[in-house]
Amino acid sequence: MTYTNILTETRGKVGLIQLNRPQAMNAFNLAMLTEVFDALEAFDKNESVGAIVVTGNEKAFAAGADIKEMADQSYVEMFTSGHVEIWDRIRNIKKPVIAAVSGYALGGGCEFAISCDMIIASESAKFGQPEITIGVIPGAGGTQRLARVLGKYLTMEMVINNRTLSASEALQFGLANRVVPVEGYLDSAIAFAEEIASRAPIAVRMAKDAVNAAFETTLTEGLKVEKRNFYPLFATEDQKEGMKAFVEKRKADWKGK
Ligand code: DAK
Repeated sequence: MTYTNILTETRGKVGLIQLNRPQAMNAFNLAMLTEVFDALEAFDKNESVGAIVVTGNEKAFAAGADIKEMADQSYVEMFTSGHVEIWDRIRNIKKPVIAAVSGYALGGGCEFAISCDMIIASESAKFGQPEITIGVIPGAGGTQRLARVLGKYLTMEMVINNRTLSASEALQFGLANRVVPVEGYLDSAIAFAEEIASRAPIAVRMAKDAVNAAFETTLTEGLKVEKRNFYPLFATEDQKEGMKAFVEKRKADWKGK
């Protein structure tokens, strides 16, 4: 598929999506948003891909939704634009998605990053929800996802008073898996993703699904999801191979079956 607002490639078992509107700090217009989700879904279906990395450039992961595109939209136009439905498609991606964030991750950019499964931040990463400064509030999950990670008070400050988080604060507060130097940040994220992509594919999917259930359900229901995902793994060839390889003191050869 040909894209005009993003670049895509595969590196080994990693599918890479690079937001490519540098002239607009990678702000998500509807066209880029649509392309990103189409590319995510294509990599999700591609059997040779085990993990997906989404990145921007060193200066900006993404500075939010495109304010110039939104500025004159009416309520009805926003409501019927399909924006909400598109953003929500991230929840259907089964493979791990890693955000490689350098520079600004603001508004919808921050919301996109925190919708991913893991975040590798460069030292220049800056997370924030500045929507309040333009008279609105987060619309792609920021109020909910940030609160689940950061708790009430810091989320309130970010959403109501435009508090931003540096990379080291993001790491400290659990909003990033690791912070790496700006130079080579993408290579670090791809290496991180490659490690994940080298693991037993079905178990990885089951694990992602089970962890995500923790944010949706009670402990009792969540534990049921974990069991529901645990037992079927004993019907996979990879479980037999993984345990046999352990006993035989060798590296497992995963088949994804
Ligand atoms: N939209 C459009 N253009 C943007 C942009 C944005 N979000 N951010 C930056 N740009 C453009 C600038 O206008 C400028 O373009 P020209 O004027 O040169 O044509 C170019 O990118 C470079 O930006 P600056 O000159 O401002 O660069 P600086 O280094 O001085 O500042 C900055 C960088 C990132 C701090 C600054 O550009 C900035 O504050 N940007 C806006 C950040 C922001 O407010 N973000 C929140 C946007 S609202 C929805 C779901 C989600 C959303 C909406 C709907 N639904 C489910 C319906 C999300 C909303 C948002 O994200």
